[in-house]
Amino acid sequence: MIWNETAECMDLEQRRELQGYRLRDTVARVYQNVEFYRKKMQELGIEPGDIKTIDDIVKLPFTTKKDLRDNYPFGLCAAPESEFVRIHASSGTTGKPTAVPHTRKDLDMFAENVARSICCTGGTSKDVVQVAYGYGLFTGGLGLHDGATRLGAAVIPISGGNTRNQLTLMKDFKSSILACTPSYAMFLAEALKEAGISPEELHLRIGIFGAEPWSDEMRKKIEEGLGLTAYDIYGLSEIMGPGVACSCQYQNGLHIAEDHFFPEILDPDTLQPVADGMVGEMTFTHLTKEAMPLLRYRTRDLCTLNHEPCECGRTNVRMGRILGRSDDMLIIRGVNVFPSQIESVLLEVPEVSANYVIIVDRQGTLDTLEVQVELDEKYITDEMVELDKIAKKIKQKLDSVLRIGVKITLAEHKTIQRSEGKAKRVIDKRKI
Ligand code: DLL
Repeated sequence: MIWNETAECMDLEQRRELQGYRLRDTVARVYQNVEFYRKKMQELGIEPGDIKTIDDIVKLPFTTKKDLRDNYPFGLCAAPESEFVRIHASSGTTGKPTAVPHTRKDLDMFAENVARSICCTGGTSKDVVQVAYGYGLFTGGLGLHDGATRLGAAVIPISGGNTRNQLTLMKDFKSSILACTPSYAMFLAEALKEAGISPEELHLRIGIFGAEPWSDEMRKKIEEGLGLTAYDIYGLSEIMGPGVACSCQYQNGLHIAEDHFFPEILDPDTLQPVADGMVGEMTFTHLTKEAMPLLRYRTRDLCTLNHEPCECGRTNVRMGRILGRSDDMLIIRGVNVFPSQIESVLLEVPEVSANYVIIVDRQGTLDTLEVQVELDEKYITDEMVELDKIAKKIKQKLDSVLRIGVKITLAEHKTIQRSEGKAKRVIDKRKI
C-alpha cells in the first residue's frame, strides 16, 4: 500500500517543479522573518528572487548544529512563538541542547510522514504497533505514536525499558509491529529467548528500527530472534524526527520524503555535491516546515543517494544505510574507521554475539584499538585454544578490513552492558 501515491510516485519533473515552488516559498519566509538567514544571504549577495528552481539550492547558505546552538532557543524560527504547539529538544554531546519547535501544521506533516513510513514497511490500519522508542523530548516515541495513530493502527505507547512487561504485552495484545532502536530489538530478542518464548508464539511481523547506525547483518539477527521483517527508519530532530526516510519491501535503501525535505549529498571537505553511489554528508533543506525551516542543514551523517526508480513504485530518491557520522568517525593512527565497519565484520562471525564495545586509547603517541565482543551463548567453551582461534579469526578479518592492528577481547555472555535506547558502542579514552 502506498499512503500518499500522488506524492510518493510523482513524475520526476512534476516533483522538481513542486520542490522549486516550495523552496521559493521557504526562502522568502526565512528572508523575511529570520535575521540569521537574511544576513547570510546578503553576505552571499543573493535575494529570494534569485531562487527560481530547485537547482538554485546550491546558491543558498549552509546551516550547522553550531548555528542552532548559537541561536538557542528560538533565534532561527520563522513563525511566532504563539503558534508553537510542541517543542522537542535534542541533547548534544556538548553544552546546550537544540530546541526544535513545531506548529500545528508541522506536527501534521510529521504524523503524515511517519504514516507514510509505516506503510512503506507494509503496515496497515489493522496493525498493533508497540512503540518502544522513548517518549519525551526524543522524537522517537511521540513520532511513531502520532504516525501510527494517523494510519489508524492501534498503538501500545509502552516507551523504552521494562523489558519483561514489553514481552507480556507483546504476547497478550498481539503486537504486530515493533518500533524501537535496533540495539533494544536485539535485547528484546535475547530476553524472549531467556523467557522461553518462541517467536512463533508472538504476532510480530514488522520491525521499524532506527535512531542509531546498524547493519544488514544486524538486521538478519534481529529478524531471526524476533520472527519479523525489519525495516530501517531514519530521521533527526532538527529536520523532524523519524520518518524523514524509510526502507521498503525491497530493502535497498530508504525512500526520502523529498517533497518535504530536499536532500543533497556533499563532499564534507569541499561541500560540493557528489555523484549517486558516492559517500558524502547528508544535507537537508526544509520545503514545508513552518516553525523553524532550515536551509541546507549539515547532518554530519554519511551515506549515499540513489535516484534509480525502485521496484516498489515509489519515485522518491533513496538513501543508503547511514555508514557513520563524520563527527564520530574515528581516526586511529591516521586511518578513518567507522564503527559500522567493525560491526559488519563481527556479525559475520557465528561464534560471537552482536554485543560489542569499541575502546580507543593512546599509549605514548600511538593510538590503540580494542574490540570487546561477547561470545554467543551457543559457543561458550573453557578451551583456551578454541577461544584463541576465534579471537585470531576476528582479528585477521578486522585487520584486513580496517588496515590497522586491532586487539580482540572475548567477553563472557551478558557481560557487556545492554541499552534500552541508543546504544553507546564507542569509548574513546583519548578524549577523556
Ligand atoms: O534519532 C530520530 C529517530 C527516532 C529516527 C526514531 C529513527 C527512529 P535524533 O535523536 O535527533 O533523532 O538523532 C538523529 O540519529 O543524525 C543519525 O546520526 C542517527 N540516526 C537516526 N536514524 C538512523 C538510522 C532521531 N536509521 C541522529 N540509521 C541522526 C543510522 C540513524 N543512524
